[in-house]
Amino acid sequence: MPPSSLPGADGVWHSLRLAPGALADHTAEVPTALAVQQGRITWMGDDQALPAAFAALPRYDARGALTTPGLVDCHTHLVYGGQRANEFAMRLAGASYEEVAKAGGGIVSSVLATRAASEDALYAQAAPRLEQLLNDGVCAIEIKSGYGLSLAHEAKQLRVARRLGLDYGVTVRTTFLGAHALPPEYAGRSQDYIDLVCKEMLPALAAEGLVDAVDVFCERIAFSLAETEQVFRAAQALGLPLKLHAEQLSDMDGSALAARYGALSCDHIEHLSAEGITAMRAAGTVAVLLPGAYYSLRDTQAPPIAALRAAGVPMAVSTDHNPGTSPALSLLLMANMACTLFRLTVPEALAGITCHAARALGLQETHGALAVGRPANFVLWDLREPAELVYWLGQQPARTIVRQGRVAVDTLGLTRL
Ligand code: DI6
Ligand code: FE
Repeated sequence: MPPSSLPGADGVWHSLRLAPGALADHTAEVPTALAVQQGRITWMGDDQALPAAFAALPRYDARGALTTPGLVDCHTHLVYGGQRANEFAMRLAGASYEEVAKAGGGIVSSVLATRAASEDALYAQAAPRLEQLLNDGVCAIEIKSGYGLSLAHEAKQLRVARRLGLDYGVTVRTTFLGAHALPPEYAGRSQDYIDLVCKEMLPALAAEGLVDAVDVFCERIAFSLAETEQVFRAAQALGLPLKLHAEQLSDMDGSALAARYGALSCDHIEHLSAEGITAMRAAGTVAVLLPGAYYSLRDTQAPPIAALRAAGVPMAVSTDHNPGTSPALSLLLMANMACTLFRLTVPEALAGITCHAARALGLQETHGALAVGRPANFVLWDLREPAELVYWLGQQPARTIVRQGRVAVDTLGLTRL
């Protein structure tokens, strides 16, 4: 439903049971009520201590529902044409991701399907996927380009991402990933393509307001460290924040480079070195863990969680939703897999899909935690304890979702007091 036709969440929300870590500022007293006015949180406090100024607002009874900030999915490739179930079958028969790519599958096959699709067709394919993610309580999501690989087709993908954000009333951060793969027409001319990305595509897309951040796939089957740095320089010249697909299949030293450029995040990082961790810590770069890709590729090298934890590098968890390596449509399932496959603790996984994910998008002042002055994004869950958020496999336990100040879902049957 378009956000303008959803009921507003303005009012006082009573009898909330905030999950640990839900607050941006830790207070001695955990609030049990909050006020929403004009889509923003304007007060948080005790149920019994509502200031007179809010007395005239409508009141809702959450009946003790476990409450968290809206979830943040900080790494997705949500907009693309087609799907690649055939590659799943090829990999099951023994082919590696790299072999599939070399055989004409992989990212390039999604590029051909994306180029062939109209903007409306891409929108129609992406919208149900977005709806799935939103039903888990997602209130902010990153959507990358990278399946167009020409100015017109990258613009088409990014415009679809923007439209989805407006139509669904969800915060969408767009990331330009023009340096995702070499398009077929540039075979053997990698440098020419990187020049096109830096000198034509990026400036034009940024001028259209379609780019919130810039990402590169730095990998032996994609772009080199030197090519990555060229894209970083071009992005920096335009004042755009950086992210990196780093050390997924091999250690390319991409993370240290990204950290030197002050990147928001390094993502995947299965093969991250100790030097990379040190550089990320010094730069405040977030480590984005993508267990869906690790799982789908049947990878065996997990990211260096213990060392990241010891260094105090913030760890986010995301779906990496994409048709090749992570056709995942549940952020809660990814949080579960981050615990089971990567050994995150429950509090780490919850921080990974809220406050640290917000930081990976540069949204830490507005999303991923509750505070007065922020847009109202929160979720009431039909769960007794916070650990259940990561315990169930495939449940959708969100009962009431307040997204951008509107009640996007309410199956709790909120009673108005
Ligand atoms: N790393 C990934 O996991 C995805 N992109 C990337 O750079 C995979 C994209 C695909 O296979 O379509
Ligand atoms: Fe990715």
